Amino acid sequence: MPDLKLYYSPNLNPRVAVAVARHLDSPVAYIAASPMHPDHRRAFKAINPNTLVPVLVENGKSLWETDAIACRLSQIAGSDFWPTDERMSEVQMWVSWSNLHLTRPAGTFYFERLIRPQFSDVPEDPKVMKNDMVAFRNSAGILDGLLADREWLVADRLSYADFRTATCLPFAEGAGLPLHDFPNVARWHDQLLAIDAWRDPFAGIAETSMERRA
Ligand SMILES: N[C@@H](CCC(=O)N[C@@H](CS)C(=O)NCC(=O)O)C(=O)O
Repeated sequence: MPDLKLYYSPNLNPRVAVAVARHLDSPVAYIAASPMHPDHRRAFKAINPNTLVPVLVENGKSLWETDAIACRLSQIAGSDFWPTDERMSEVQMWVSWSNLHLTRPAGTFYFERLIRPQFSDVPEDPKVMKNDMVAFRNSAGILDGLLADREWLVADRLSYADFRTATCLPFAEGAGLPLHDFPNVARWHDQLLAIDAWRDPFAGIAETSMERRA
């Protein structure tokens, strides 16, 4: 059995990694971390030179990037959550597309409305917000159209494509993302929320976590 540690925070990307680990019942130790904290930044660089979470440390070797971690956890679980058959390229398509075209513009709203106010009172730049809302609406519209006749994104079975593409949705309300304009996306979001590991990935892991220390 490998020695597996998953460093995480409650934020956008690590939330996905923890949801995957919970969904697959991965044998990881969950370690809450604050990599950007000035007191921890230097120490965390040894784990991830980008000083970001999530990081999966397996037998002392670091793997960073949410998608790489999801791929490895699926492999360890012997699961087809990240399939390796003919569905694999389609899953990869959604991973690439959503990261660039959906989560990136949505991430502006997540950051400006939910994260930045925690440490700064610099106001949003209306031009950036406007452009990224156009980009988000465009991508959400494409997703909505494709979800009209399918339950899940790939081969009509839940896969990592669904988790990854939905990265921003649990934060949509707080970030002011107009999900109600995209009824098929809203329906698919509700389906995902019926999955415990997705709805509340952090439930019950606080007591097994080490202190948020790095
Ligand atoms: N490309 C990376 C991005 C990782 C990233 O941006 N992590 C942010 C959270 S979304 C982070 O570590 N922020 C500091 C923190 O959460 O404490 C991935 O997909 O994993």
